Amino acid sequence: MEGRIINVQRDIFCVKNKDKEYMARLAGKMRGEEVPVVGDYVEFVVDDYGSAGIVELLPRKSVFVRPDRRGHGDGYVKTMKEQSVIANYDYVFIITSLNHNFNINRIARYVAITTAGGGIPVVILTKADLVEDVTPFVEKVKSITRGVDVIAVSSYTKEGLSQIKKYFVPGTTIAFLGSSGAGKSTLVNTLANREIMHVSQIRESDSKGRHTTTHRQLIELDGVYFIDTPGMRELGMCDVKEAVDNTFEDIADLTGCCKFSDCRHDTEPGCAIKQALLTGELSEERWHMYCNLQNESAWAKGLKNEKMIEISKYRKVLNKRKR
Ligand SMILES: Nc1nc2c(ncn2[C@@H]2O[C@H](COP(=O)(O)OP(=O)(O)OP(=O)(O)O)[C@@H](O)[C@H]2O)c(=O)[nH]1
Ligand SMILES: [Mg+2]
Repeated sequence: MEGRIINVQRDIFCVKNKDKEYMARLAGKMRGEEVPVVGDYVEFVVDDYGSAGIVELLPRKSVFVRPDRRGHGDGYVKTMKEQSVIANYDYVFIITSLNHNFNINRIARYVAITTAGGGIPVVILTKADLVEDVTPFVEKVKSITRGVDVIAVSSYTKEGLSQIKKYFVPGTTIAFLGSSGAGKSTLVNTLANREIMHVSQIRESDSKGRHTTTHRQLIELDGVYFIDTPGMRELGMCDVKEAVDNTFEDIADLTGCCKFSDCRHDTEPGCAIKQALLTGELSEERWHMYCNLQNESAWAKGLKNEKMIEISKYRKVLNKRKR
């Protein structure tokens, strides 16, 4: 039977097939294979006693991946594994609230990782009721992540909700990612018009959340699939060079216009980047953000081990399907 993973609690996978849910474990043949995550489609079998076992992970159309540094102090990391967070999403709603949580670097990072994973990022600025005018925030995000849709909403006043409804086409999967306390679960509840997910107050002093949601959960509302996730503390990057180049396409194009192909954009003559910075065509802020993300990505590449190759197998399947 084919089913979709709707939540995972330790080694128990809740798999949904039509309207029925099964609590399944991984079959022995899955040992050493990529572990399914919420949103994955799997092949599973149910024995005569009603026990369900997952026997195959089906090809993913998208996967959001972050570095897995569990068990390592940062200074001691010699190898870096990748951890799949969610799979088969069409869109990632990057949820950032309009209080202390607003951080343009973090948004750019989520955009790059979402794109690298094969989905479309949409930036959702929540708690619009907390600011007098959302326009400067929306414009700021747009100026950095060109081409990405940015929408300000409030679950309290319902402002902006009509603008996100265009994404709610039946069959679509939308994942909510962002820091704890950003209002992900509140938005799920507001869209559902009832309390599906538990919500709790943030700390007033610094707007930090209390990590209320503790597991990823796939929820179906009128044929649209939403994945609510626990707030991420810090989002590291894997090797996502190509996605950073896509996110900052104009900068990547500019680097190709320098006189020397190995230009370090430092003292070389004929440097297109320096020229663009001088004319103001390229802002210092975007250039630094691009450099930081590329450096971090290159650093991650230097640390990767075979596990990453394993996962790239799924990416290849994805690329083939796209063509
Ligand atoms: N002012 C305002 N507060 C909001 C809004 N949406 C959510 N909140 C509040 O923000 C707090 C955190 O909301 P949650 O929905 O639990 O946040 P979360 O992103 O799910 O947090 P985690 O589950 O910890 O990742 C709660 O006190 C909500 O009432 C909003 O639109 N405006
Ligand atoms: Mg939550």
